[in-house]
Amino acid sequence: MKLVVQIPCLNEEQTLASVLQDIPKKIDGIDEIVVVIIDDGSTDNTVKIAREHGVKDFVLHRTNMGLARSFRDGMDKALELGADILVNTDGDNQYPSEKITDLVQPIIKGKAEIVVADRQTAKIAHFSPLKKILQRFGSWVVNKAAGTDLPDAASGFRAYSRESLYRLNIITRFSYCMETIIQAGNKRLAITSIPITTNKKTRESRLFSSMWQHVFESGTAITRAYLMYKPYTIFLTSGVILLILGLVPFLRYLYFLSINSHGQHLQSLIVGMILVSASFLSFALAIIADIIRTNRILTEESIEQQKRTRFGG
Ligand SMILES: Nc1nc2c(ncn2[C@@H]2O[C@H](COP(=O)(O)OP(=O)(O)O)[C@@H](O)[C@H]2O)c(=O)[nH]1
Ligand SMILES: [Mg+2]
Repeated sequence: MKLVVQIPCLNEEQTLASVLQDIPKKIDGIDEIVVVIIDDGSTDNTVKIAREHGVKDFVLHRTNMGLARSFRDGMDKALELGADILVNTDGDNQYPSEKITDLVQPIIKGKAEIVVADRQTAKIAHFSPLKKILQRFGSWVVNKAAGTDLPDAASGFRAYSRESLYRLNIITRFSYCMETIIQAGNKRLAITSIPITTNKKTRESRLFSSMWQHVFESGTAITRAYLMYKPYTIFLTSGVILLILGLVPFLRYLYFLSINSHGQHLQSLIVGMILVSASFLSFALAIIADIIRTNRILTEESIEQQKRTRFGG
């Protein structure tokens, strides 16, 4: 079995060496371990330091293309290198590289396609109480959308089986972490989680300048993923609610019309008609979204086949 460990990096010269040093050199059940650095337009010595530490495989972006795109290119690179397992970790030494040994076990044993490291955020000292609550809420929403039961959906320290790389498609620019879980859940890929303790914080997050930006970006990504996989849940629910809300004033109007036919209570008629029309619109959207969804499934199957032809397997 071949393991590829990928590290997406944007100016990580300070911390990359520690990350690389702690990556296990040997793991039972794994024949070969290859490290890939995805350099996303770093302007510091990230690539030089990686070379000095024996890294031979790189994905190089001339300019900054963002983490989701980098992750996608990393997936292709891993498939190209013939990886049976892909582990993603960060260049800021947030995650304990030595834990890769535990992270890949469920995949080696054939028990899971994806393993997510649970940072046990409740125990992280530098996370504020609000951040902890938001993290739990975010994970809860993702689990709802994915039909999974993962304690830490935002963790980037993960292992993916080759099979899951064929089946996952990264679409959004942000929060690919959430997106991959929702996709994997809906595609019924087995996902599991192992607890880890994160290393000491080395610097502030570069992906998110504030917690609220994180909440906003994650919220958008989750909503989009939800619309992609469960469009009828959203549109049918809003359709039914609007219909009930619209029928109340509408029936009220009809009632008054039946006891005194002088065309009064027109406001009820107008409000009722607007709400009922909105509900029909919502039902129509549910049908359209479902047709588009069917189409997307076919497209995804064809992409999967293309990947299998291109990379073998
Ligand atoms: N490819 C790529 N990686 C990035 C970018 N921004 C941050 N990273 C990397 O993504 C990982 C996580 O970034 P970090 O700033 O620690 O965000 P955190 O996950 O919120 O702590 C690190 O390895 C960074 O080097 C980017 O624009 N592109
Ligand atoms: Mg970090």
